[in-house]
Amino acid sequence: MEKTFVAIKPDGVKRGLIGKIIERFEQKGYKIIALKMLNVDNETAAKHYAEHVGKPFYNELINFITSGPIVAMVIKGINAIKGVRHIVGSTRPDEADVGSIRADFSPFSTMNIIHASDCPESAQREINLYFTENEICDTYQTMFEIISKELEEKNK
Ligand code: FUP
Repeated sequence: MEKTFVAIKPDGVKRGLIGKIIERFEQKGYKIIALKMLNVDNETAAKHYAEHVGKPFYNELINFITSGPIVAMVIKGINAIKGVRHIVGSTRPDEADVGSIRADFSPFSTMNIIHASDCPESAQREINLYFTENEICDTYQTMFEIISKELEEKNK
């Protein structure tokens, strides 16, 4: 089981894609354990994108992520970091697999609808950047968890 950080970026929110995007993760069987809409301030944006400082697209990236509300979430599931990135699709929209969120919803590299953590260290760092401990709600059971526990029991 892994936890990963996902953010629907300002373009996804403004285009009314929140429901469609969340649906893809829920239908896969991932569990949403934290969720909120917020305005990203400059300090948080700089921390989030620290690895991109100095790159030609950095200023555009900061201006974009602070341009309107985002929907931040924590998603939990089996190999969720890689699995969520697969559903999100490649950074380059012309290379993203058809069926992925970026391929299906955006022709741009910058305004590419969604962010998802790329490794366990980034996931932990980004979860800590956007959520406090008591905003993480991992106590309820999803139908997928109930079914997979039943399967495990049967296969014992
Ligand atoms: P990803 O992990 O797919 O979000 O991609 P990166 O971490 O490499 O890039 C973060 C964001 O920078 C992307 F979502 C969009 C922006 N970016 C550009 O605008 N141009 C580029 O060439 C690369 C990234």
